[in-house]
Amino acid sequence: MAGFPKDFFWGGATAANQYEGGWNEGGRGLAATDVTTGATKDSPRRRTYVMPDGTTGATSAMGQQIPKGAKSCVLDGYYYPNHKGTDFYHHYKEDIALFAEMGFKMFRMSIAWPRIYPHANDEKPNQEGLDFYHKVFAELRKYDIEPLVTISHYDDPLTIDEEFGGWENREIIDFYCKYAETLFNEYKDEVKYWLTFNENNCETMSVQYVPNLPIERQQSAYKKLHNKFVASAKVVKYAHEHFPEFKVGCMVAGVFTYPLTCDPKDVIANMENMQNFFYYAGDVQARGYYPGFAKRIWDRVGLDAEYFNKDAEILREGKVDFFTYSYYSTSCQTSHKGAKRDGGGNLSLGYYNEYIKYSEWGWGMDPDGLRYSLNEIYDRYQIPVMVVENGLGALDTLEEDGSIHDQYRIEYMREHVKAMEQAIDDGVELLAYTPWGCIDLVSASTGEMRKRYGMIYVDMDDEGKGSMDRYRKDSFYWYKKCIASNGEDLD
Ligand code: BGP
Repeated sequence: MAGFPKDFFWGGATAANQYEGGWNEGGRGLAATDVTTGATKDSPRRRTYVMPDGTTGATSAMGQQIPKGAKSCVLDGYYYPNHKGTDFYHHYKEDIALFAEMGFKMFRMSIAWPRIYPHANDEKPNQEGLDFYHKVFAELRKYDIEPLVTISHYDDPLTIDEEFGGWENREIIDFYCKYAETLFNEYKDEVKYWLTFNENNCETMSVQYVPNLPIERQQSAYKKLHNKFVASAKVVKYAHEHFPEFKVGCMVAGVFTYPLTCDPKDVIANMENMQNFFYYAGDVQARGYYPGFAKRIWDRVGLDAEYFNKDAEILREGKVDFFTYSYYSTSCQTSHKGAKRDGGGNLSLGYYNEYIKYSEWGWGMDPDGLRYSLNEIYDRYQIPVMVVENGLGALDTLEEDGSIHDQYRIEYMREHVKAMEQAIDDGVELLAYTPWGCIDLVSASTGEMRKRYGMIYVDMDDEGKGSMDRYRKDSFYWYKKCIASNGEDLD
């Protein structure tokens, strides 16, 4: 095998909402994640709110909405894990030094939109927020680590939903463009690689997740996603016109599935699922136009093609330079009644696959699926690809002597690194691997700390208690060796 290219970007990935903390410092505004409580894998995260008459409450953040007239807010008596994350805000120097020790060439992070424009529509950006990221980029530069910056990763300013009616309102496109243009101009000498939105295909996942979702909410999901496509395309176009040295990518949640059986009806069920939840978003952003099957989706939810086609020109002009996705797991699709939908994974419900193993959180672990998905993506889009999230969420034990023996994580990563090497051998132009939560951080789906992905352990529990000290796990040393040998030494 030819192996990894010599300029391959080995690294790690994080997001401000789950890692940065400092939620009420430095002039930062509130994000939706700041009013979302912690949970467990069996109970949903909740959004807390207050009614005009002062009564308060909490509703499932998964698929439900707060009552009409209510305002989302932070309430006493609830725990909000994203407030503190694992405190990159105050530990960035120490953390970046640890990333450098592992040999990182790239660090994926996101900028917290409410730290730059606290209310989304502010006239001027928040200088303290801008300064914070200058300090972070300077620190990365010190160690020759290339930043890969996600412009929006699950932390829209809260005002977008609460005051401006959410992404269905086209005004939000302008707010987003202003925010992104501010970042481009401010950090033009510090950042070259950008991602417009994290996993924007999540917008329509509720159609799959929430049983009997009312048709208006299904329509709304597709409209919001469309406006995000338009916002992304505008920003890509702006970058190409003003900063030709920039590379701007999309980021799609890698919800890959297989037919449960070779029944042709299962193959069709799987085809539709992949189209609906993955290729729909990938095609628009990488090819610059909606695929043919989009019409089937719009017809099903009762939306007129004109709603989408009016923006055809801007979508065409805003094609991304490279394709990125998250890859954790795969699951299966079937048309057979009675099959159990118990083979889920990241952001996907699916049927159980007896040929793969499952994690403690029930996510299917499938390194071959990584090779398969890389081939599918590269063959379809013919632009460079990055795997910008991957990893195993698991329970870790901090031993008395400060060691953490996470052999299970090493095994997971080893097999996925091998799969990437095979994909490169298949001809895929793979630029980067930034495994998720390279340092422990708050889980997006459950808000837990115990679901850890890191190669660096952070001493903090599900209630936010702990010293916040950082410890090197066994996987830290393994990954360091892997990077130093450019993916050759995987023992
Ligand atoms: C992805 C998100 C990340 C991250 C990851 C792991 O979908 O982009 O933000 O959290 O999934 O998921 P979880 O934290 O729920 O285990």
